[in-house]
Amino acid sequence: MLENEIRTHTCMLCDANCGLRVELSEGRVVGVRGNPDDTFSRGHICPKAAAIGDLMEDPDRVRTPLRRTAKGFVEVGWEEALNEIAQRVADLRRTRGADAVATYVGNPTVHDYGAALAILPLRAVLGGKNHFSALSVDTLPRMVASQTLYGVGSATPVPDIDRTDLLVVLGSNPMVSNGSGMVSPDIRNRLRAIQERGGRIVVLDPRRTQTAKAADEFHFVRPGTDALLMFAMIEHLFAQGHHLRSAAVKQFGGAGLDALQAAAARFPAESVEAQTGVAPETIRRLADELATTPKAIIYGRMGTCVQAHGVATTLLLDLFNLVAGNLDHEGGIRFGTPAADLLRIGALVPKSQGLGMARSRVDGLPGFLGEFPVAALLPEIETEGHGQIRALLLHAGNPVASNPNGARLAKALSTLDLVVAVDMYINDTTRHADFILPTTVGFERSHYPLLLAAQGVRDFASFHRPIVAAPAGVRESFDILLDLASRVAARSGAARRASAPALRLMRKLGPNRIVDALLRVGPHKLRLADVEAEPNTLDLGPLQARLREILRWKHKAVPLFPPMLAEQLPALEALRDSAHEPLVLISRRTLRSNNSWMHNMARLQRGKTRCTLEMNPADAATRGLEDGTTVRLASEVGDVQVPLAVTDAVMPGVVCLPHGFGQNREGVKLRVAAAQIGASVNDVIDHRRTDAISGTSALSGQPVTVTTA
Ligand SMILES: Nc1nc2c(c(=O)[nH]1)N[C@H]1C(S)=C(S)[C@@H](COP(=O)(O)OP(=O)(O)OC[C@H]3O[C@@H](n4cnc5c(=O)[nH]c(N)nc54)[C@H](O)[C@@H]3O)O[C@H]1N2
Ligand SMILES: Nc1nc2c(c(=O)[nH]1)N[C@H]1C(S)=C(S)[C@@H](COP(=O)(O)OP(=O)(O)OC[C@H]3O[C@@H](n4cnc5c(=O)[nH]c(N)nc54)[C@H](O)[C@@H]3O)O[C@H]1N2
Ligand code: SF4
Ligand SMILES: [Mo]
Repeated sequence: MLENEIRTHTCMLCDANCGLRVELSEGRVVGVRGNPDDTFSRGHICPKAAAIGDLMEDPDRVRTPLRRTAKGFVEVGWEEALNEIAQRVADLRRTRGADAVATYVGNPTVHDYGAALAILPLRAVLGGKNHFSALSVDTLPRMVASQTLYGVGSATPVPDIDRTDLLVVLGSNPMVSNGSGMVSPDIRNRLRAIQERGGRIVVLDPRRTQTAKAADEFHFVRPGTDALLMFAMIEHLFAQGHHLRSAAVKQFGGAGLDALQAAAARFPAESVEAQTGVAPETIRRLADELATTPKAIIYGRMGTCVQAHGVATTLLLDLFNLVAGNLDHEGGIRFGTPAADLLRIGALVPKSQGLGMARSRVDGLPGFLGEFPVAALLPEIETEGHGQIRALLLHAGNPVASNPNGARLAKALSTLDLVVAVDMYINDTTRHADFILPTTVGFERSHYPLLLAAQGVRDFASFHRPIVAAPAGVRESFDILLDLASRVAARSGAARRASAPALRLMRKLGPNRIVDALLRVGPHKLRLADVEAEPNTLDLGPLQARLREILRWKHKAVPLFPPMLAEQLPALEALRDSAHEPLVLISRRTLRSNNSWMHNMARLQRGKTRCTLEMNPADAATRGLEDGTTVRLASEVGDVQVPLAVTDAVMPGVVCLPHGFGQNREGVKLRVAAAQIGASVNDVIDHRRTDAISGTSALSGQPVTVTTA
């Protein structure tokens, strides 16, 4: 008998980039384990990685291009599909204008560097303003804050958790998400190491999460009130004179220190207690500890982004770290120096791509980096007039499940002239597609962490080529997107046709030569071959001081009280002085799911449903609701029925439902997922609730009611 072959690769499912050892037998995956020799992830994996083989072999996977007909989806050849799509796109651009053709790019694109590289030229050929991505249900406020403070949207600070002695986590659950805004594989041991060297972890969250349970200290904070909390913490820094001792203020601080102090003075700890639910003594003590512990961080992620004050909160988090002396500091928050330097590339973005330089037609939501927030997608489809969206091209996106007001979005999709999805499943969104174009997944494609390496808690690089052959009918996304761009260009006017040689060249080069070129000019002067030569993840060292360099590119100094923050003061004061909603909704992630699309893996979905609505016992008692019963969760925009889980893990006044469930709408072909009990939390979230500055969807804090079903 032949011995099974063991190959290394990197997991492409979430941000952690865990190194894998994949066992192959006759070209098929028979085992996936953590790679103990991987210098970064040290053998760690989560249950999802074991399912990558199942994912590639999923009987429900789309393996050949499909066309939707009155009788359902039927197979179609690539030539026929791409030509017809290109012709219909070109016709729509001609008759209805470029804005009629929209794109939506979903999260897995982040983990496919080829696709990420090809999206931009496709969008350039399409022209138009209606481009969307999952960024605006995720980390957009982080990028807007970085653009504002450091002049570079991709310069997102990373918590130096391997060297810190105090980590305060606000609105993130890395024990389940495996870390976000920081590539931190083996997070459990990285967090434990903080405690083992005598340091502490503090969590503030509306829910006592798995991370909270592993922490040394935990406090509830009411959803959407983090900006008040951060202002109060900053107020205390000033009151204690920490600003006078902060090296970061002297080194990096620009104008606005007095204005920041004056603004913070309006939010002393006592004044925000009623709204935030955090005791004034706690606020002051945490601020002191963060300022006096030499290596300390306050870090925020999803919970601080997808809420009504996402940008304000993110700005205040960084400003707190700056005034407390923890910015660009060992064991504080620092910037990555990735081998393909996404930060340097981000500094090349022209002013015209800045926040609000374009506005969406219907609601006037601000554009950023050539995209509008997804909150604009629904109105732009529904509202007639010049520039109305008539076609949507999706890459790796499931907006019906992941965007607010999903059920209504599904209806809107069914009114479009053309929907095309580069995807692997017939799910909530792609069931509306006229064409589904199947792409490589898992180990069928190569992996380079082009977008994520900038967020490593150490600088790192890894490159692996495909180790499993793709089914004959699927193609690489890089190729699909560029091929489509070429065909649209060929059918359009002279200006578009002129882009044909550049598109041809890019396709000919392929993604690897582009990455190789970026590596050669990057700060580590590597070649792709150097990265490939290290199968266990190339370690490029701990995070370095980099802010001085970044500030040379655009801003000379960090503005300490940006105008966009000043403009939010009246709204934040109104929030501080208002009574809070009786019941608001937040969401959560589960270890065995990945947003909306790993629910079809039987090995991950065994056992009872994880799609339960968590409610505090006090709230259940006042409503006469019992644990385990089915309840109706409703808002102004929709309602769902889900099982209730009564638990003191959520704070009073808050209910929590995981996102990504409810894949049982008509036409979905996901046999395992559709059989599960559950519903989509986004069917009750109003798309009009957005972050005041960036238009990011305020997924957290939706007012709801819960009654017996
Ligand atoms: N209420 C609520 N909503 C949320 C969130 C939340 O916490 N609460 N989280 C938000 C966040 S952080 C995100 S990132 C978004 C995600 O939002 P989206 O990116 O819109 O959705 P996903 O669930 O990631 O769906 C990914 C799609 O890509 C397909 N796919 C999977 N792998 C590949 C691949 O390799 N190539 C291609 N071409 N397709 C692939 C899947 O079949 C699926 O259709 O959801 C957001 N929505
Ligand atoms: N297992 C698993 N891992 C994943 C994913 C997955 O779906 N499943 N998705 C991946 C993706 S795309 C991303 S972006 C990352 C996200 O990774 P994280 O940023 O860690 O996101 P969450 O796990 O959603 O944690 C957000 C936390 O914010 C809290 N929260 C909600 N609203 C508020 C608020 O207003 N204020 C505060 N302070 N807290 C609030 C929630 O209770 C929750 O604990 O995870 C990635 N990893
Ligand atoms: S933590 Fe993320 S990268 Fe690591 S094995 Fe799990 S899904 Fe893959
Ligand atoms: Mo995300």
